[in-house]
Amino acid sequence: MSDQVTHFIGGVPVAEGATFATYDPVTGQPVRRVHEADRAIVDRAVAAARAALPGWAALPVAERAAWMRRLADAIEERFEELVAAEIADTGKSITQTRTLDIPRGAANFRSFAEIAAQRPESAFHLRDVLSYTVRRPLGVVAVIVPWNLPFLLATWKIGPSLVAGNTIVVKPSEHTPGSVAVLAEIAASVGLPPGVLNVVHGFGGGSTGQFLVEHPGVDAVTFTGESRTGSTIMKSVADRVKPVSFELGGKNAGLVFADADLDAAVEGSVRSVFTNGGQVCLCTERLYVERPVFEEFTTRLAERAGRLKFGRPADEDTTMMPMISAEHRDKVLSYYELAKDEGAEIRAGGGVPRFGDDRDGGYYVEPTVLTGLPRDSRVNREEIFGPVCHITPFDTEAEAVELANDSEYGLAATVWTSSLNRAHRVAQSLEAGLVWVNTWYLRDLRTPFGGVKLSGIGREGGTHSLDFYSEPTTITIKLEPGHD
Ligand code: NAD
Ligand code: 6OD
Repeated sequence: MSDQVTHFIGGVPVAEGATFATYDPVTGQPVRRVHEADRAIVDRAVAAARAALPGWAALPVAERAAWMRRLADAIEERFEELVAAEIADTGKSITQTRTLDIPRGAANFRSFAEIAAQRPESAFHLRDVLSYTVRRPLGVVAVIVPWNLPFLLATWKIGPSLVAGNTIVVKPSEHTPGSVAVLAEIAASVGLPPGVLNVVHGFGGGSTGQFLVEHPGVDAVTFTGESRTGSTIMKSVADRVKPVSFELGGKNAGLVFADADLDAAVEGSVRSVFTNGGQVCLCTERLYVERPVFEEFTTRLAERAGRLKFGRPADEDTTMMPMISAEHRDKVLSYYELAKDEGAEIRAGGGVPRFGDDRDGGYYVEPTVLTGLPRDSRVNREEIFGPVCHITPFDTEAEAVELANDSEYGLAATVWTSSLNRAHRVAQSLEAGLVWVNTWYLRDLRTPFGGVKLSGIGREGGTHSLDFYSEPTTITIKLEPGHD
């Protein structure tokens, strides 16, 4: 792993621009230096993407799909290098990185290759009129992604945007540039035409991210990150009416009914609250539990939270990772303090673990379970994005649905029940883009993924991604039977 991260423009590394440091979340020590793209470097990346556009867009989709499969193969060949890069930036456990983050990168390319190559076109034929649709790429797309699942989320957008015929400029998070930098090397090594995939590094507002989305040579923006950032980006592209696809924040509810398999509900909630240190947009931060099982569920979840293991990333049984940065750790801890001020009962955690070794310089917080807060408390309303949930009892199904929907966000929800009828009834009443029943974060990449309310605009996944990353042109032909 190189200790310097460079941009990748027109098929070659570009080591220009001031540099900034990234830090190991496990120890707080600097890891490497990253070049920051100023306006001139962003200009060059957009120009490279634009120059590559005609050739790439003109390829038959089967050829672009073949490139996606080559990228997937190369990801698998350099698997351990990608795992190491992801861990260095995030402090994730090796187990999660090997089973989720990096394999999903390869799966994203393969899956969109298949979906695009097999996509049928529709045509309508009415006597002497034939109408059909052709799709053309949007052009140069800016891909802006966050730090929580850096490789998974970047490839989730890179795969479909490329296979649809766009050329792209990717800006990874300033905290996690490493794995996408390796992907750029992979693109060069498999011979992807120069300029099709460009990567620039830097910060967001007032830096690379803003320069990129505002650039007149960028035709569309696909963004994953905070709702507030989505709103800022929307304003900055409003004058040019650029298409946007936004996957934003969440304050996701989990509903546990008394008829649920409680073992499954507890274990499932351990996953849905604490996976990736609670730093997944889909993580549950609000749990609503039917009163007869409230105390048992809460006690068991709190006990399981206390047993999560703060190992090092290389330990295969590590189940609790650090927060991404000192700033984010402080934000999460400020909510722990706020919960106390708002009158919460702390059923687990609530503080900072002490190790007596170099991890004391890292960004760890304790997994935390809270009860006793009113629904309008800030802890119950604002996205914290850490390993923490608040549990509220409920008495009726209607009350549970009403509580779950009482949020500005609408990304995901989880329902735990043994009644299929209830599951279906409740799931379709929830104001969320994604509802899991008796499971969490089980993915079929063909399904629409995204949120309502402050949680996003549009859907990606399967043909929904291909719809966003291309524009239809409807062609209507007046046929004159008997003529050439
Ligand atoms: P963030 O919004 O701070 O940053 C995301 C990316 O946007 C980074 O690359 C950042 O540099 C860039 N950025 C920031 N300001 C910008 C600007 N003005 N113009 C252009 N780019 C800008 O988010 P984060 O802290 O990296 O990630 C955590 C957030 O992301 C949480 O809110 C989480 O819920 C959300 N998220 C949502 C999903 C989803 O699928 N809905 C997935 C992952 C994360
Ligand atoms: O699994 C996915 O495709 C996806 N977009 C996950 C988003 C997770 C948010 O942190």
